[in-house]
Amino acid sequence: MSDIHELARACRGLVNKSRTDVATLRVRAAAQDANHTGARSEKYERMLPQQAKRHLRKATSHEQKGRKNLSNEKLGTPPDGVKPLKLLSVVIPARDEEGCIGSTVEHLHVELRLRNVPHEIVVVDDGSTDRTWELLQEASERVPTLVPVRGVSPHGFGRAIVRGFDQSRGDAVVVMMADESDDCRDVVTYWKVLNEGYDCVFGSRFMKGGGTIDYPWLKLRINRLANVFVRALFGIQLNDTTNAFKGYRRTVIDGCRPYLSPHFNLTIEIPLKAIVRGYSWKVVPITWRNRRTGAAKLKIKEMGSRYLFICLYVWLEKYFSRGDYKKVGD
Ligand SMILES: Nc1nc2c(ncn2[C@@H]2O[C@H](COP(=O)(O)OP(=O)(O)OP(=O)(O)O)[C@@H](O)[C@H]2O)c(=O)[nH]1
Ligand SMILES: [Mg+2]
Repeated sequence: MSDIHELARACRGLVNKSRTDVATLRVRAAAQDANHTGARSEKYERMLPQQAKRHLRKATSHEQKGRKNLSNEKLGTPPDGVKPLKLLSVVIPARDEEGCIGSTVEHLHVELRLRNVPHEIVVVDDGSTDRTWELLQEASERVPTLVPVRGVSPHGFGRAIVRGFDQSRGDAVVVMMADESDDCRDVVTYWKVLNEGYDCVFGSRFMKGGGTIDYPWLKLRINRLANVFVRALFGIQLNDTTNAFKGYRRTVIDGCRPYLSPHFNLTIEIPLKAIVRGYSWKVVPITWRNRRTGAAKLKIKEMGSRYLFICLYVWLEKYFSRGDYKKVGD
C-alpha cells in the first residue's frame, strides 16, 4: 500500500511540473516496485490523476522499448587486447532482511538475465535472527543462479563480504546491499565498465546523473563530511568512497588482501587499497534509495573510529610502504 501512495505522490509531483531528478527517480523506483510486486493494478491506477497516468504509460512503454533494445545490445564488448569477462559474482551481505531479501534477489536475477549477463548471486547471511535464511532457501528454488552462504561466528559486515568473495567464482565481483537501496541496472553498468578493461568501477550518488531518495538528513551530512576528508587525505577525485556498492575485477579482490576490516569499514578499505595499489578505476553515476523495511545496521558512533583506523592504515601504506603492495603487471 505504501508503494502505491509513494507512486501517487510522486506522480502528483510530476503533474505539478516539479520535474526534478529526485521526483523522476521516485516515480521510477515506485513503478519498479509496483511492477515487481504485482501491485500495479487498476486499483492503484485509479488513484492517479489523468496526466500522471499518461506519464506513467509513456514511461512504461519507453522502458519496455528500451529494454527490448537493451536485451539485443551486446553488453560490455571489450576493446582490442582486453580479455572478455566470463562471470559476474554479485556478493550481497544480508542480516535480518526478511522484508526484502526475496525481492532483491529476484529483481537482480531478472535484470541480469534480461541483459544477458552471465552471473551468480552470492548472498551471505550471518547472524540473522529472522527468516532471512529460510527465504533464501525458498528463493534458490526459483532463482537458479542464487548461492546462499551461511556466515560463521564471529559475524560482521566485512567478514560476510570476504566470505562471499571466497565462495564466489566470478572474474568480476560487485558488492551490493540486500535492502534494495542499490539499483539493479547499475550492476549492469558496472559489468559493462569492467568489460571495457577497468579494474574497478565506483558508483557515485553525488555526481551529475546520480541521486539519492530519502537519505536521512544527519547521515547525509556525516557522509559528505567523511567523503571530503577521504578526498583530501588521498587526493582523489572520488566523492562517494564510503558507499559499498562497487565493482571489481577478481584480480583487484585478490590483490587487496589481506582484509583487515571486520565491519562496515571494509566499505572503504577495498576502494582505497585498490587506488593506492595502482588499479585503474572509473566513476559512474548511480542512484540509491533508503530502505523501506528492516532496520539500519550501521551505527555511526561505533564505526567512526574504525573508518578512521582503516583510512590511516591505507594512508600509511600509500606513503610509507615504498610500493611493496602495488599491482603487479597483467
Ligand atoms: N551478513 C551480514 N550482513 C550485514 C551485517 N550488517 C549489515 N549487513 C548487511 O549489509 C547491508 C548494509 O547494511 P544497512 O543496515 O543497510 O546499512 P546502511 O545502508 O548504512 O543503513 P540503512 O540506512 O538502513 O540502509 C545490508 O544488506 C545488511 O543486511 C552483518 O553483520 N552480516
Ligand atoms: Mg542500507
